[in-house]
Amino acid sequence: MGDVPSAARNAPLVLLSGGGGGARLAAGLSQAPAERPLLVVTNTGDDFEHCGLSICPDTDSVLYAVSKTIDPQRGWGRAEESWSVFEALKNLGGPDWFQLGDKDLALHLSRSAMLAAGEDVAGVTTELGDRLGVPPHVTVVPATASPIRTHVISDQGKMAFQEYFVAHRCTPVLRHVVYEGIDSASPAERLSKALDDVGTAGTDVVLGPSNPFLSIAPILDIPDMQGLLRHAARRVVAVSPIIGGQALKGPTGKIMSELGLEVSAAGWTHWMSEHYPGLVDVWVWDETDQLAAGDLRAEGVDIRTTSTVMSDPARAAAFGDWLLRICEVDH
Ligand code: FO1
Repeated sequence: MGDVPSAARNAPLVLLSGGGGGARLAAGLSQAPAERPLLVVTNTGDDFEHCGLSICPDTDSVLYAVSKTIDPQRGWGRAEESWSVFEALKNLGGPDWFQLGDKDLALHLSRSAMLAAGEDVAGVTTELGDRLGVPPHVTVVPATASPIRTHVISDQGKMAFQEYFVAHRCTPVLRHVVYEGIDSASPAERLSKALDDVGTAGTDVVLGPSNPFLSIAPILDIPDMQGLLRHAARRVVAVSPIIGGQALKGPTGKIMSELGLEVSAAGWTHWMSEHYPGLVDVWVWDETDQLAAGDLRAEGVDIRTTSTVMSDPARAAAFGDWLLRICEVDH
């Protein structure tokens, strides 16, 4: 196993991220000792307008996680938050189903003002990241500048993502997910340019431990996105969001069973392989599922196992370092 040329080692590692798991891995990779430039591509299907503000939850979770300003318990929003405006808003009869902290609101106000002034969402995201303290070797890019809105088709009808996720707390039975606007979307220019810049040396792409239906698909299903990533990637590595037959947080396991899938790392691997044939080179499962990997390995599937539970920043950095090392070795 030789070492990769330094050009590939210095090319930014590309992480596709949604939800809390993706944000934690973004933080882990950005704090890994083997510091490598990192380009985090964030899901925009959860974005929505609320009280006249542009809310971008999966982008904000990464901005906060990487700048170490995230609330670690919630996995979204700011640490040391206060809720004065939210309380005053409720007393004025405003919506109370979506909690907006005072510091978090400042970010939504800044972003909304910059977007209204005509700045593009990628530039606004970089500017906000700089102000929050995102380290210079990390770039956070929303997957597309075109509006995509994830909707859930459930036994209680069709509903917007945040209505399903927050207002209904993921209780409706999911039948189908649609990403409205995705057919006319295109990958973010800043991402296309960064991948063009890596040239023939190529780079590495990691699909974070995010919900495949609600976080990864709204990125990969953007026209030309798979081709763009596959062309630039020496290796595509996907991290299972299912550990020991369940998701650590969020509705991934519930949705898999509602879709009739086996709720396991193997079930996730099968679904991803069917929907994105030839995309993933290396599958990363948690060591809890080590024994279950035998069958697929016997079929030639490259499954690696390690401790993928990022229960604190040190474990996230250790996992990030482990990922960087398997990306840096040629096979
Ligand atoms: N999730 C909740 O369960 N309840 C909330 O009130 C809530 C508010 C919120 C505000 C800003 C933000 O960036 C995220 C927020 N989230 C909330 C989480 C959000 O719904 C999810 O992070 C993503 O949309 C799915 O990962």
